[in-house]
Amino acid sequence: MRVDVVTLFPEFVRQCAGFGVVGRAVERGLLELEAWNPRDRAEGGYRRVDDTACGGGPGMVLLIEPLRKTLAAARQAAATPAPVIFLSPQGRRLNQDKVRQLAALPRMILLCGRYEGIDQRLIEHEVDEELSIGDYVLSGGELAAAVVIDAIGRLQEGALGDAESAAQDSFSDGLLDCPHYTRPVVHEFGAVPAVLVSGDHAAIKRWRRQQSLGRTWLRRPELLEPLLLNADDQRLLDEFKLEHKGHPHEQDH
Ligand code: 9WO
Repeated sequence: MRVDVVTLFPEFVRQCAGFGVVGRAVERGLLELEAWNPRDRAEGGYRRVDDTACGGGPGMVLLIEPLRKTLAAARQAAATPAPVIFLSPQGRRLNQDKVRQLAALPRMILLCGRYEGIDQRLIEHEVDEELSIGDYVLSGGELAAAVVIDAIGRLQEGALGDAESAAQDSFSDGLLDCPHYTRPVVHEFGAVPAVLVSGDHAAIKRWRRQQSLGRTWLRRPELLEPLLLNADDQRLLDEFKLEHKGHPHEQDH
């Protein structure tokens, strides 16, 4: 897929996509990233991209025209239509379902704000969707855009070494991940759960499923509510609950 990012800090976005799984997706041509700086389309010797807020108060607001011209240029850089997604705390909250939907698009344009924000008229006329990565304020949309790029980049077909590893992650079925262990099997901090070194693959699979269900129940019970557990899952969770009796919704570490 192709992602265009409109940002006053294009280097930041390029650097973010240069490492690890997403870096490899870019190298393999699975993810095409281009950053566009609205300053390149700003007027005058000062290349102004902002002005003071109408109504007064401290801080600056990004001007309509440099952003509008930059969005037009980004749109025209490829034939496929692209939704414009503005990263802001006022947006709908991103989750793994939304990540999967976005990852399946051929293209998208991510719009990053800075300062106090973007002129509302630009948002109303040019933005298709406002997306938040969580309830906190950043100094700009770039880190949020990097989060979106990372989450969708790793889902591009062929981005992950093992095709299975994306399917087995946290949230792939709406549950939290199970705990993971590696050598040494016995350590000052404790021993690896015996089942994981038993060689009994069916028992290991059951244990991991039970841990996923149990951890979701303990830590994020609201994630379980919309899920319809089958009889096997329900039995695993009931057994987990019995083992945790008297400690409802207590962190298990
Ligand atoms: C700045 C500010 C200053 C004083 C009082 C209130 C204020 N709000 C903001 C503000 O929201 N600035 C934004 C910075 C303008 C748009 C880009 N910025 C941003 C995006 N911060 N945080 C995000 C963001 C994006 C997606 N998900 C979470 C946070």
